Amino acid sequence: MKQLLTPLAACIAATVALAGCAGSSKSSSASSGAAAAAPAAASASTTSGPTRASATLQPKSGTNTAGTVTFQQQPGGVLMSAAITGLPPNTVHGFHVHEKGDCSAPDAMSAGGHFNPTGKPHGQMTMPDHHAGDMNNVTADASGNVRVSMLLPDLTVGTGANSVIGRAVVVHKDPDDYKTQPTGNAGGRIACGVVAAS
Ligand SMILES: [Cu+2]
Repeated sequence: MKQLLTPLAACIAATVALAGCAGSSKSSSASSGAAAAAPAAASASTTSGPTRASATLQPKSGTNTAGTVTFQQQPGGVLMSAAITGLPPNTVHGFHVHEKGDCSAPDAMSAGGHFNPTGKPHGQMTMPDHHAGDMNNVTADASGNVRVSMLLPDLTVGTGANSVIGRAVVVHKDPDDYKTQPTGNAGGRIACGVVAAS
């Protein structure tokens, strides 16, 4: 980061006049003058393209669990926000980005394993080793609803190898224990949604 500070500061100052910075000149043509594009450009070394994506969770495995999940590129990662309904009251559920954007199977097994582009062991987001698609468990309230946001440091929205676009979000029947390899022993898949740019 130290090395980045001086060029970045110069870049921000220069942006006023030049509407673009050396590191992002190829992608800046469509966003010249947009102040909102500046934070994304600062982390654009790993991604380009869309900065927002979403998934609609559909019930799987005979449940009524449904919801929406949004992903927004931010300087420190991707801000994920989820609203989920139809869970048993006061229950905890594993929640991951899976590698295949295919929710066609009735049990959602078509979505494949956890999204793991860097070949890491499974774990909790806060652990040194975890899959890029590992997210914290979600907890349903007394009405069976979840509203939660998390900053996911290893994902991007856009075209990079760690992009969530074209992957799937899966809600599991049971909690993730954050240690069983490679699944977290979170049980069946009760909702699934394919992530698309939005
Ligand atoms: Cu999962």
